[in-house]
Amino acid sequence: MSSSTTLSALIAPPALDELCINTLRFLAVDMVQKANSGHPGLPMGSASMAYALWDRSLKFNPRDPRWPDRDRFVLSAGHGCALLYALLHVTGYDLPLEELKRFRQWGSRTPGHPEYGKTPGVEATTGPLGQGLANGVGMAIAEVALAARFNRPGHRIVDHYTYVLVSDGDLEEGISSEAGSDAGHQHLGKLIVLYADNHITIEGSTELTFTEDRMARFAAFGWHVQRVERSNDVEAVALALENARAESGRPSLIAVRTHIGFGSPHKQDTAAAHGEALGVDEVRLTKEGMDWPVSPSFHIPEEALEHFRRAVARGNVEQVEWEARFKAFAQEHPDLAAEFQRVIDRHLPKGWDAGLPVFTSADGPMATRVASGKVIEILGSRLPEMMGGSADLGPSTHTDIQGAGNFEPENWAGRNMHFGIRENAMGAILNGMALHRGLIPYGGTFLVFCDYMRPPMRLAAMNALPVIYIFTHDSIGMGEDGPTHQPVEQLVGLRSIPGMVVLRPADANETVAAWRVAIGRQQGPVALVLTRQGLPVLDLKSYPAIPDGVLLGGYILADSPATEHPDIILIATGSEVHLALDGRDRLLTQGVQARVVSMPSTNLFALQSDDYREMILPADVPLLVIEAGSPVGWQSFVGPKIAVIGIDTFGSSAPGTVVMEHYGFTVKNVCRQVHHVLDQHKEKASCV
Ligand SMILES: Cc1ncc(C[n+]2csc(CCOP(=O)(O)OP(=O)(O)O)c2C)c(N)n1
Repeated sequence: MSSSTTLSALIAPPALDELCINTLRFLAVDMVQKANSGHPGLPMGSASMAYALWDRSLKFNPRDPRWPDRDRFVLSAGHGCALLYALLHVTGYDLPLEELKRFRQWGSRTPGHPEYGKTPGVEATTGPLGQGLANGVGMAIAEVALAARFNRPGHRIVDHYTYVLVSDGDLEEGISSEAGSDAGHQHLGKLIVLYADNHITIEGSTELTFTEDRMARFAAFGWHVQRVERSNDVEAVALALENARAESGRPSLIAVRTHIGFGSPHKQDTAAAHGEALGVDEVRLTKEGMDWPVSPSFHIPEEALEHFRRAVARGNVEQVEWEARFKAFAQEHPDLAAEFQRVIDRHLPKGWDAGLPVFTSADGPMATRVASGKVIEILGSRLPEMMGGSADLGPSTHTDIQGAGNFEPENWAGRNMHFGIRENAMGAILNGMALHRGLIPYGGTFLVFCDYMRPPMRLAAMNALPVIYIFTHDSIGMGEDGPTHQPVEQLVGLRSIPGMVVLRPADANETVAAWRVAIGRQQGPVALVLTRQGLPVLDLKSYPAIPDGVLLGGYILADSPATEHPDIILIATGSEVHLALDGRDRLLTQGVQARVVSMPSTNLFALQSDDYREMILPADVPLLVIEAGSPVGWQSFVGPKIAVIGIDTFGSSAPGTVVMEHYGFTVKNVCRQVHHVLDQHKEKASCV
């Protein structure tokens, strides 16, 4: 479709515009009122600018919400989701009016904040303010990266915009500066952000908290900024959007002076409109004031619906046109077209993991971060969809793909990303890239700093996004940087995120297997937790169980030497596996038969059958866990009476081996603890 002619034919006259906008407003008002819960204010104020976007320029097909070249729209101010649900319903997505009437109710497709995967047309789970904006940056990065990879002269098969609607809260959150700075630096001209500048947050006026010049701030980030003073001026918003699209070298911020609770006689421009139903009387007064039927609620005028529903035909035309373009592209570039389809479908190429390195003891000692870097080099060459980097710790996290080039404005085909020292935005950008599809995104930092990116990791897990984290410097064993840099409670924190798979490999060969898990897992994030310090390589000749064992989360690395029934089982993860092996040898000289179970992933082990877990950890054998991290969590995982050599304080500044020794990670202490456990066990047995 030639957008200008067709769009002008579709543009509603002002009265119809107003009818459509009020339809959105009152659907949102009625949804919140019926649920007696939610946020009517932002939808009422922002309906007009959202309408300007959805009616005048957004490229979408309600009948195929997954169409790869659609524009992306992210409602970063997720609390205003009644507006999004109203838009999705009226434009013809599979979201019946009944669902709007069940807003925020059990099992509905209209949850309290937008949830990706629950509602067709919702591109990202939003609610934690600021995350959606950074998701949008990730989506815009994915767009330019895929365009650089797949578009060819005469063939623009990747060519869409990313729009984000933000509120004050989104821009107050620090992540907006991290993401805004990155987007400006990367010249993401196809990222367009609409800002509902309504001067109100929960506690009242933004005069209380938020008085900097936001426009100047984003201009300083390198953004193109515009202001629209009257949000109800649809043409002015549409024009600003057009200007934003015309500006190809910079992302755009359009601040629109909206009025929270627009039209409500007693609540407009007050915090009272923000987060609770208007109330029956106020709804009536608002409707009367705007010439809207007071009942029935959920009223949708026919002309408005008819106008909105043109989106279906329009979207269909746009998609059919794209499909024709894609066909022509496929004829000229069949391999590339097949490759595009493959990455969008998240299929891995045949043989992607064949011939991954096998390390031998002659290669050691080797830090698992180094082994990971070697795996990334190989996987990166086989999987062109792998794209990622580090939060300014690349030389430490070993996250670069050799020869893949830097992702930068002059080279969007580059796959090594430099996120800068912006962990929170990095996490959310990775989510946006994964949500866009077509890429396997990964990002690295020190394990201790994963706390800075916990919110996006939680969302990645909630949305089952295939994002990979590379967390190095994984324990007090990292040494001299001291307690600020030595993670203690991070492992248990990560493991406790539902849907997150954490792997802490014990050596280079376990690291290879851990990467197999990470790439193979298409449903949810994986955190690889890696050492800074060198570790001996566990030779597959001596430890053949490693490759399959890691996939199961926990396995017998070395069984009790002379009996099938061990006296004790030493469970260890990562670098402490070597201590467990040494302990096993020493214990043998003391007449104790110890089994060593390597447990790189408690999350994966928990998924195995009861029979398997009982085989590895028979109920009648006492256990000792050895892990240089907080002992919290192991009790609930392997039993209440378990003994743990762990850390329940912070670390210390000294060489890693010295710190480890002081915290009891020595063969001597392992043996002492084992004897203690065995004595207790005997005592208990004699009492029975
Ligand atoms: C990270 C985060 N912190 C706090 C909240 C709780 N919260 C929801 S909306 C809101 C205020 C939002 O004000 P504004 O962004 O201006 O939205 P509006 O009042 O215009 O609806 C807050 C603090 C949140 N959703 N996310």
